[in-house]
Amino acid sequence: MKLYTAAISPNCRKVEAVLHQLGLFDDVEVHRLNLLAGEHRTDEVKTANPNMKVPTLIVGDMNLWESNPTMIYLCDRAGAEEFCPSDPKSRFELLRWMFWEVRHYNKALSAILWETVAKAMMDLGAPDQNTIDREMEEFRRFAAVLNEQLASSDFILGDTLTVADFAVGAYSTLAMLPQSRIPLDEYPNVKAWYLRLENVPAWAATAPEAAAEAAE
Ligand SMILES: N[C@@H](CCC(=O)N[C@@H](CS)C(=O)NCC(=O)O)C(=O)O
Repeated sequence: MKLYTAAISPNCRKVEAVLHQLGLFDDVEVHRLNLLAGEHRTDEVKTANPNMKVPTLIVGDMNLWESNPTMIYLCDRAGAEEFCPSDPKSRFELLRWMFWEVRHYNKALSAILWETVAKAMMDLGAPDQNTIDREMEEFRRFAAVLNEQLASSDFILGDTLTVADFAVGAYSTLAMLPQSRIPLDEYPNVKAWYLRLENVPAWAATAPEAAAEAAE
């Protein structure tokens, strides 16, 4: 397997964490690209992914792009039934939360984090307060839903960790930074769940600091 990936990318972390969870990470040829330097805008990456985005994973003759279906494919291929259940009811719930995070929860979170964290990291000027205010309303709406879902269970689908936790949690590392302005303390079940996730070995192995150390 060959993985085009990037540091501090929540979508890349999803796929890398699943590879760790499945014990497959050592089988992967990792190409960690510097997105700021445009290292993903090459013919090599374009051949594997016409969007020229990461994560992109090559498995045999398959080019896998889009993090969520990539994660599910890897789990199904490995027969990881508990982590990625395939019975219709559980699969529906899994997919529901994975579509939900892309369209609602992490959409709002990533828009705020772009303003409060990413712009400063990349020296792109001041945060746009109008964007933050608009997206914060969305974030609060969906964080309340997640908080309720986690009121009586350790993980999103119940008391067992699933791939949905990695998908929904992807942007939360950055949300934990004080400069993110994300009011996680107001959603205590969400905060407790994310702290639990940080103790999952496969998730911890892909923390930005851990990934940087492994690359040295
Ligand atoms: N929906 C895609 C998003 C992929 C994506 O936007 N990746 C970012 C890094 S997190 C990227 O490649 N950015 C560089 C660019 O768009 O040129 C997924 O889930 O894989």
